[in-house]
Amino acid sequence: MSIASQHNTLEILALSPEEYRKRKVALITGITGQDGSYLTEFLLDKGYSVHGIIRRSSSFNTGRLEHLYKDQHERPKMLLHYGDLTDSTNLVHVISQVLPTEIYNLGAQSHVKVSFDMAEYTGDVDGLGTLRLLDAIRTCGLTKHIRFYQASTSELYGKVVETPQSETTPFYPRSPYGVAKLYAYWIVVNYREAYDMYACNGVLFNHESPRRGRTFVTRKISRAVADIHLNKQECLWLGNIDSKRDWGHARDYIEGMWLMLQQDTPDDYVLATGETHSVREFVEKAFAVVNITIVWEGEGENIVGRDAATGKVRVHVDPKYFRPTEVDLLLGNPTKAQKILGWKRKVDFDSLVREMVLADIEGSKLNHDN
Ligand code: NDP
Ligand code: GDR
Repeated sequence: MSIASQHNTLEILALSPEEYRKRKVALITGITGQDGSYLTEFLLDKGYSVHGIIRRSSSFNTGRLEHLYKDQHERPKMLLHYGDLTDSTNLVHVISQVLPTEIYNLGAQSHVKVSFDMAEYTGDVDGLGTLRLLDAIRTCGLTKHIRFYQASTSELYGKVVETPQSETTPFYPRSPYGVAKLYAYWIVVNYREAYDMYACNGVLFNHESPRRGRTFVTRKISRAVADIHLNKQECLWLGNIDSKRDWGHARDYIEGMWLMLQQDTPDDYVLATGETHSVREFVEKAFAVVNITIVWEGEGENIVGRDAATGKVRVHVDPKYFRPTEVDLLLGNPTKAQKILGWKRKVDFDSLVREMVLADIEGSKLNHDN
């Protein structure tokens, strides 16, 4: 650190928490993910300087930020720092350099099925990683200065205890991912109470977009529909098509995250649409966008893949995609967020499916690899 920036740091640290916060500096873990990219755009538009922690990777992992990253020289409002939620020293170092006013902890091994294969790692990153970040704030002496958002999840509800699920519904996670996020949820509550930190859990139900990772079911479906429509793929293989999810658009949910950090007091909020749809319904709606009729596995028609005469496509079920324990039904109640934050989702289910399919058709024509 140069002497000039050391002076700058000392001046900033001498500010009262109220004056400090007026600087509007955000630090995002998981900035390269779906939500991180939308949140970065949102915060830049609001006049924030945005810093992100990225993992070193042997191939590029900044594809979703490319349009912002390109202007790095003219618009140095977004800066990326190497780091990892498993590395406490690095977290302390980045926080002490950036001196953020808000931290959004979106970084996670976020795939539920993968968490059964990598249970310990998922616990380390998603559970203990949250503790490391909170403790890094304490180590830097910034508990009264930084507001903290934790990406909690509807996976905490797991096995159905009641519907719709709200802030008061008991948790019963059904995967190593859900259990790791349960630890993270409670450590956020504990640090809020123990150290009087402004820390919030956003209990977000599934949210999707054309930037959704390819191995999540909605994007797997929308990409398959696009490629089948363009005659690049023959059929689609899925796991449990009967599970139901409360699916919204990621862009709507980003705004809710920010709103949680702008209140007088910290609290936990559910963000959801209040509607639920099965994977089967998502598939049917997605193929309907391109007028393809589908035949489900087990239905009597003599089709393998795409039928040349009728254009019908068979959708298969492969048990290899099943999870050892499944979350059958998610349906959220966003009333608290609507009343207190004034949050409301804007994009409905049909528009979400349509946007994803049309975006993947355009992407597939250009052979985009995302
Ligand atoms: P993604 O999987 O798209 O992004 C996850 C991000 O975390 C990526 O930037 C990834 O980096 C980063 N990451 C992974 N491991 C580490 C690590 N060890 N240290 C630092 N960063 C790491 O997730 P989403 O954007 O969809 O979700 C954002 C957060 O919200 C996640 O915590 C997720 O669990 C949670 N969530 C998501 C919901 C959804 O429906 N999307 C619903 C509820 C909660 P890299 O690019 O290098 O892999
Ligand atoms: P989820 O999302 O587990 O809800 O977690 P995902 O899209 O992976 O699964 C949704 C449902 O679809 C079923 N399914 C399949 N899933 C995948 N990935 N691939 C398939 O081929 C397939 N076939 C059927 C699943 O069994 C499941 O029931 C997401 C993640 O973003 C988490 O990080 C987040 O916390 C929760 O949403 C809320």
